[in-house]
Amino acid sequence: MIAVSRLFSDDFLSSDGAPGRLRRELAPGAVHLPDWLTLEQQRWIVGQFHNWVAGPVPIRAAKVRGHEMSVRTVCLGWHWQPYTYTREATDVNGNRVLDFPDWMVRLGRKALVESSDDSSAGDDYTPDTALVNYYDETARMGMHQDRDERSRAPVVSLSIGDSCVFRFGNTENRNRPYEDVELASGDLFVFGGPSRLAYHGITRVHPGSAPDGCGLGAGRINITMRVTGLG
Ligand code: MD3
Ligand code: FE
Repeated sequence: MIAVSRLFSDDFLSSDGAPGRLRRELAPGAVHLPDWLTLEQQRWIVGQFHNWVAGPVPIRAAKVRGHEMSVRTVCLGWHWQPYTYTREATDVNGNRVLDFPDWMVRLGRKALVESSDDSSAGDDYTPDTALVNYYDETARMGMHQDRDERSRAPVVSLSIGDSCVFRFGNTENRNRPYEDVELASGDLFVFGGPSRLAYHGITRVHPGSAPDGCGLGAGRINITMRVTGLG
């Protein structure tokens, strides 16, 4: 078993990705870094995911205006339910959610540094919640904004497993203009600045597209770290 400090140390960083999968700023503050996590890091995170889904608050489909989402979500640090964050999962079993792990704070800071090439970009960043989404091959996420957080600090997104089509929209409404981007296993996306309030969604998952060795047999995991701005 590798030590977590070494797993996420600089010498485990992967390269810039294959041609056609290049680092790109889609819009001010929206930076895509393909293949940011190594397969070993992905497998280790999937191992953590297996612990998270079992509880104290099991993974569940959140209900939005009476309808269950097709995506299932388990939270760390703070529990999200539309349209609020609480320490206890009052819509599930009333249990307190797991603590936000220190390694994920460090990984979030590293993501800000490496998406900006500013070595101090992560210094003031302390994410305190993560929404961990699981998509089976039929799951989707409709166009929405993330505005339940009081803070407008960046969101850090990590994808593992099957690739998907991510729709990145504008800040005005859920319609065009938007851009469709393929998100694959190991990809990092950071959404800060003016992109923090952009509409976005997942229009489809590509079954069977996960790379061998990522640790996930089927479906897709997405982790989004955020700063709630709550005490
Ligand atoms: C842009 N998750 O959990 S990650 C969500 O793949 C969510 O599970 C999607 O949208 C997923 O709310 C998309 C990319 C993402 C996440 C948060 C954002 C893009 C964002 C917040 C602001 C702007
Ligand atoms: Fe979102």
